[in-house]
Amino acid sequence: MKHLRIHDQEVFRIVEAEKERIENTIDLIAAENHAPLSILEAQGSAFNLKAAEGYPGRRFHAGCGQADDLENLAVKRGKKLFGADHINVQPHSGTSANLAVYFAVLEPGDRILSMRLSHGGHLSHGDAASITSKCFRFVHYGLDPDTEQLDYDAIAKQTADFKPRMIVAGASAYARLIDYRRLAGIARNVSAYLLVDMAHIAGLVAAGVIPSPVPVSDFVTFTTYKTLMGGRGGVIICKEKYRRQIDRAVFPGSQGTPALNQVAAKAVCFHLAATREFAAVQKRVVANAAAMAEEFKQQGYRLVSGGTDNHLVLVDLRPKGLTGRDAEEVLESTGIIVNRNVIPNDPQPPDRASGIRVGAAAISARGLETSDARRIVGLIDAALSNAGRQEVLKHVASEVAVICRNFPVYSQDDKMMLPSSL
Ligand code: DSN
Repeated sequence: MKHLRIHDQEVFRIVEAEKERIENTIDLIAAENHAPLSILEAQGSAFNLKAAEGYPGRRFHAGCGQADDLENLAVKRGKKLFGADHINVQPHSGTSANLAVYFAVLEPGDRILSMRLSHGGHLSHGDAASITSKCFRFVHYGLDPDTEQLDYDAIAKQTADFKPRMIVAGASAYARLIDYRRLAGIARNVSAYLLVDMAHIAGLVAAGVIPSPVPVSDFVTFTTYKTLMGGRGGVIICKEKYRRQIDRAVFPGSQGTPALNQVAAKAVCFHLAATREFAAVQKRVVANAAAMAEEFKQQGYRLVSGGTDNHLVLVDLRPKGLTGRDAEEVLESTGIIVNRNVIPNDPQPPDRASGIRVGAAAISARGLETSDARRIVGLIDAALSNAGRQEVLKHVASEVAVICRNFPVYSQDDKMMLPSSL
């Protein structure tokens, strides 16, 4: 940061403050993680500025020799990591990846069946507020009211009635495994495509900790910065027969030049995600989330779906008389970072919400084990049960500070090293 410090003190100070915040708070946002600094270096590298419209060997700009080497390497590594027929590493984000898939094989106005945002889905799966819903006709499936899990019979019935051209699976706040094979069968019955958006769980899939949607899906999209521990950016995997349509839908269909700095970070991310150390982190993510779920239940909290199979738990705060927003604010005052989240059939509006979503990815990257995860839930409970009592909140904050000191995000003696656990 030595040049930034000289050219722009104001931005430099804000960046430094953010680094301090990351080191000194416990990140439980299920969509976040800590990336190895090698990935951030790649993302801030010389590739930031290169114009390289097109694909390796077929660019619309000169000087793309290294760009081609880089993209070919990212593609090779990504295909191997996920056992993919074809992979496109150019999407700028998960939403742009999803948009490209829709436009690759559908016509505007076509029918798509996807999970409702308020039951755990994602904006780009056709929520009314998203541009995706202006382009295609979405109908949503939800969770079974009793189990709060996907009801595949109900999805099959909806599919038979609605006859979508595509089914979208995947979620941003669903704590259970998804039966991709079952969904593929349901889609096949009406000749619909199956798109699985595995953004949240891509790291768990890469490590083989939970089942992969790749073998049974037509398309799989994901981002690299959540459980996968990479930088920001999106990726599309598809069956070989859709290669041309997908590539054309990304460029020139919906993007111009790729962000090659992101492509560099994706290449490093795929490389690290193939290591034993990465797999160990991902196993810890699932173990830590399960430990947190158990501890929440022991402390009297209600969990949506009753538990977790992946990296997150969704906590219903109604029995505690708190909204998600209140909880988010109290916890942030102690250095614990979560996000408020609607629960299925939430009586509160989304900006208040009745729940919090708690993810175990970032604490696992820091090296925390299940006993630490349980301790964090104890601190959450102490803060939420004593929201107005400053002395208790101060005590929780001091405990949080101890945990952060004991588990530095980046190795203390050499800031260019990987996060402590990789
Ligand atoms: N998809 C959003 C989330 O799950 O919070 C962030 O990328």
